Amino acid sequence: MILNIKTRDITQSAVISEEISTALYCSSNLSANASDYDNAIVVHVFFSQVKNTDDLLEFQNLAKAAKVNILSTITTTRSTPQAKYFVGQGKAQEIADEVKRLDADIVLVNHSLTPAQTRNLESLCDCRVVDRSGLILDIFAQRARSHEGKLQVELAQLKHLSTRLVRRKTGLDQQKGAVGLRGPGETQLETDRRLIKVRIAQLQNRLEKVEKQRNQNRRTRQKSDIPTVSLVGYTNAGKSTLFNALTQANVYAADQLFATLDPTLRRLWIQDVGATILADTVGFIRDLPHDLISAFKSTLQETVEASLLLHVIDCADSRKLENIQAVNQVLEEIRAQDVPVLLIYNKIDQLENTLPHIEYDDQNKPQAVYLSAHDGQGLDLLIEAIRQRLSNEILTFDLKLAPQESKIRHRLYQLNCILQEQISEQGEFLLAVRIDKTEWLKLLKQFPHLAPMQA
Ligand SMILES: Nc1nc2c(ncn2[C@@H]2O[C@H](COP(=O)(O)OP(=O)(O)OP(=O)(O)O)[C@@H](O)[C@H]2O)c(=O)[nH]1
Ligand SMILES: [Mg+2]
Repeated sequence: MILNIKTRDITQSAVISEEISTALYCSSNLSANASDYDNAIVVHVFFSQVKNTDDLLEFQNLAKAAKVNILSTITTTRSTPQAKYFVGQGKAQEIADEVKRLDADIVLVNHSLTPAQTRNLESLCDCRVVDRSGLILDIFAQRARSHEGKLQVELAQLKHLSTRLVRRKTGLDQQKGAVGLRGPGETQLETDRRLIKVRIAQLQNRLEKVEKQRNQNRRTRQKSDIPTVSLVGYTNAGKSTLFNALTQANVYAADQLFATLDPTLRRLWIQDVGATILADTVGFIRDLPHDLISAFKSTLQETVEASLLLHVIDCADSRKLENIQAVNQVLEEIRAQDVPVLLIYNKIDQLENTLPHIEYDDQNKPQAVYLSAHDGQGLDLLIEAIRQRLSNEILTFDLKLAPQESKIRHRLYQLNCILQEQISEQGEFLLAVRIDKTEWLKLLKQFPHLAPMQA
């Protein structure tokens, strides 16, 4: 069945040219020469004898996404991290020698380092050391385009940095009583901490304002009873490609981790449901830095409050199951685990013998759709599955209200849910109602005695 799909751009993120300096790459000029890129040594520790290189490969792709030149990759196997350098003393020295030999600018470590481990490695290697969280934050900083995105990334970076501030080596700040160096009773370190605190408060304040606007827009949409369908999934799964295919939009999609940062919304018309909003947003990855998730809360709010999540999965990826798990973990963290989900197994063109199809559960409810966003196979099935899932969530029934219950009747009119109305001889309102299930549950909370009339 081919359904009528109408689209219209309904929001566009404001873009301002404010720049953020980042740990790795201090200019947001994306067309910089290769010679401007940092030259890096990548370090990865295997924690079991069975060496799974997928994690390392992903980290190398993250480094590429951050516009870093990888000079060499050093791996090692350990049962647990070592306290001082994360890797053992000998390995740390090997890294330092390699940095010197290849004249590297930076060491990238595919794990979470403690501030002390970062410091120790930095002084041994005499160059910057960035861990997995730092690298992800940096990619976000390079990609952020909207005002809100930039504020969110800066907030996350400052929070990450605030735990890593250390006393400068010069010692100037520690001199006691030296003329001209004595500050107003605080060391440089304290000044830095105070300034960061002030900036964090400033950013939180500004983000609250942007968030208010976003909430306002969402409330307007909720009032007008338009369901939101949000695309979620591991980075590079094909969300933006699918978004474009469904809405004929032109969102940036690329074989690149975190190609999308700012949420984009388009109107999508679905038969029996009417207008819906389709939302494309940032992709997830395992070990997404916590500061980043909390900074992106208002963006991700779109996801939490959706009527339906389309969880896009790259079914040709060997780590399909782990990726699904990582996405579910982030969904839990943003408290979206109870939003209904439809699984989208994308990229079936890369599998042999898989045709587009819908998988149903015991109650005949669509659970999963197999398709290819790239060549359009199965898109009509996806629309059909969304239709079934959303129209199942719309209830139609008759309701009788006593004359003194006009407040409820007024609310139902506000929600635009009354299909037909008659008034009985006793002055009761006999209403034919068509209402979104969640709205109905909300009303029941407010007016617990309400009940549809028995047929
Ligand atoms: N073969 C194949 N490739 C696809 C398909 N869908 C998307 N891709 C490719 O997968 C890559 C990632 O696609 P995107 O749409 O940018 O993925 P995304 O999930 O939006 O990624 P982020 O925004 O980075 O989280 C691109 O190179 C797409 O061309 C598909 O159905 N088949
Ligand atoms: Mg994308």
